[in-house]
Amino acid sequence: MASRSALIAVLVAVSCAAAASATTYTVGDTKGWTTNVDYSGWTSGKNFAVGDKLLFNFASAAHTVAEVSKSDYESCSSNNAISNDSNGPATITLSSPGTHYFICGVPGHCSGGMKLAVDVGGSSSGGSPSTPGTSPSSPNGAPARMQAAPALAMAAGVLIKLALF
Ligand SMILES: [Cu+2]
Repeated sequence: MASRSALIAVLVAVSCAAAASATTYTVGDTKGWTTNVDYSGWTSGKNFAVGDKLLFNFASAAHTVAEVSKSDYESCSSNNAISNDSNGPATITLSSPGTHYFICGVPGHCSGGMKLAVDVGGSSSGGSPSTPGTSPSSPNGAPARMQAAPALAMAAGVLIKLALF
């Protein structure tokens, strides 16, 4: 039965996609990556995980986004940047746990507040010992994400049974 195996293939693909789901966050939401935005306020309440992406929305000539060390974040130096994007919009994947620091390299912008620190938790399995400075934010995001996969697998199982009869 071609239709049955096609259905099963679709269900398997959907389950896999759900398990590997990553969130893309638009930094600053509708304000984007610019001056006069409270980015520490923007991060509060969000649970960033490894694999999630940050979308920095900015016009290429107006701003840059550099990932820097903690000390360079504090001193607003992009001279030793880990990465540096001057073409916007720029998407950066949070590929490792810990705190990631981003600043704008245009003179005066970082010191004016155009800087972003993001606490990234471990992978969605969630067991990694995290940094001492863990965020006291809401516990709502991660557990919901972890429960999604088994529920989907169960639903897929039921549908496969239905398809077989
Ligand atoms: Cu800027």
